[in-house]
Amino acid sequence: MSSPPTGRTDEPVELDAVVIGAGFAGLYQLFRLRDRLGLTVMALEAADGIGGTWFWNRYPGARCDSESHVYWYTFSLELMREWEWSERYPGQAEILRYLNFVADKLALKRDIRFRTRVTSAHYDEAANRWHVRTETGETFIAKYLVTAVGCLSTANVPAIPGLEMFKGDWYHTGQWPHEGVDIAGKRVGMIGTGSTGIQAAPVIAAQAKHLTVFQRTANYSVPARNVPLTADFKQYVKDNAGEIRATTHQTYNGMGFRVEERNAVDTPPEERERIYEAAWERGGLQFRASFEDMLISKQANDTAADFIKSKIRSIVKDPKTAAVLSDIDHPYAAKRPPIDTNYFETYNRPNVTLVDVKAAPIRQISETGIRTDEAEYPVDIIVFATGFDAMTGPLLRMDIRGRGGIALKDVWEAGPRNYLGLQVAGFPNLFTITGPGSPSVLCNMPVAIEQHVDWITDCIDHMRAKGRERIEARAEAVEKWVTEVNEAAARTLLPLAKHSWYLGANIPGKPRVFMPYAGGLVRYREICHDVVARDYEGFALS
Ligand code: N01
Repeated sequence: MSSPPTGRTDEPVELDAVVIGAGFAGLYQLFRLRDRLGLTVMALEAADGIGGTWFWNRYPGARCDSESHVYWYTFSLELMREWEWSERYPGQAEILRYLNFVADKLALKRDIRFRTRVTSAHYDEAANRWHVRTETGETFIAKYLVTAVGCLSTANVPAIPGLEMFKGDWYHTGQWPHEGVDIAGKRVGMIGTGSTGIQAAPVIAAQAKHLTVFQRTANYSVPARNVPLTADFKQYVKDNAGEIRATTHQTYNGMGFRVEERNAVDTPPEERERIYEAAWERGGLQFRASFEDMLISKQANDTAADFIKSKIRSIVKDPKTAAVLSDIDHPYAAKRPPIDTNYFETYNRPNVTLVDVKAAPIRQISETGIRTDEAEYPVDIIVFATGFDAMTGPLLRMDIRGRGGIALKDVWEAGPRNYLGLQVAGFPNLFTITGPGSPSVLCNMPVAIEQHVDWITDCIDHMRAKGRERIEARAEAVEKWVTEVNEAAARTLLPLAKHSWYLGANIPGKPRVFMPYAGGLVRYREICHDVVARDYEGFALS
């Protein structure tokens, strides 16, 4: 195996494979293609460091909602035993240290081109090669193209009139300055109460002179109950690395806990209350695993929703604020459920105000503040915790063209259409790690990523062994899979959250299509396995 050149050049660089992105997915894909298959590979990364999500999202309070002992690579028990997490939920800086530890250990950085944003990728049908061009004017030519661009990496800054006039500073949480933002003594206005806003609000409130939170859709949240890990627990993780990995492969969404095999609707009310109370005390995303009918029966879900709403009302002292926070319009966990550290308690601070922008929408940003239909709120800093153009956004911001010059944005005009979330018909040898149509964002991401990377690696290995040059999803397999993705979502309460980014509803003009595959990672893993067992059913290999 010869290593590709890493210095900049005007000459096109020829490789076996290009990987776009160097976050969790890109790093592992680079490793597998280079070190297992012996391909010449380069990962192209827009940032000047590895980490993807964890490179960019440095907002106050940024922390993972998955527990640390399941939020990492599991392909190597040796790596699992060597790294030690310090807290129940890893913070942004610690995750970045972890990824650097892995990248250094596996000597990955020498094959990553940093500060290299991909602008286009065009398929040359005659040569069976992808031509990948970058903002810096370089061209990379490769037989295989793998996107590892993340699902939540295209920041959504809403087009609120007047932002350009604002005399203060503004930031999107997903593009937070590396040097941090000096919030002390400042009046901060934060728009958005998704997982990010809910993590950031308590930390910002503790530093700012005043925090005004602009809430459009009220949200559930359950305490995270973050704690430093004990020496005993750290030892437990080392001793049980194999079992931990096995569990994440057997659970619905790649977490370390199983959904309880009992129904909320069949459980007597006092018993149910006791179960919810215990789950609230334990904290974390595990709350949604309290009953197995929680995401499929509205009646069951109402019991969880009512429990959390009553908790909100008991925590928040001002009844008006409590009413706005608990006026939630969707089933629990139909949007990605946040977990928090003192989020609702934050509204009891004298320096925090909640503004209901559902009742009085934001109209304008002025030179000095945020104006709603009812009032103007003076602020020095605006924090946009307004989320992302999820799943399709990171792919469609590149000009990707397949066979005959057909553009991905045209193929996906009415929503993403692909097979298994992995391949698009008309785009041979292009693989999309955790693409729309795969379980991805409904899961503990590293587990979903490893499953995809392993599948792609095995697939390329198979092609080489059989002397095949091209793999492409068949149109009829795409049709069937799109139906399967829709039906899997329809079997759950997930589509009932009308403002969810799972549906693309947060981006004006984006097609309303439920994007991730909601059938669960276990089922999905089986499907991918069966497809291979049936000689890559649904794919054309030539
Ligand atoms: O983004 P969101 P996020 N005017 O889209 C509001 C992952 N994550 O960054 O609901 C006013 O969920 C919007 O209101 P509405 C996780 O998967 C993981 O918080 O559209 N408000 C909503 O309140 C998560 O789900 C972790 O009515 C506007 C908020 O902004 C995903 O990232 C931590 C508005 C956006 O919420 C995205 O979360 C954090 C407007 N014009 C995030 N536009 C960890 O595990 C939008 N909003 C660490």
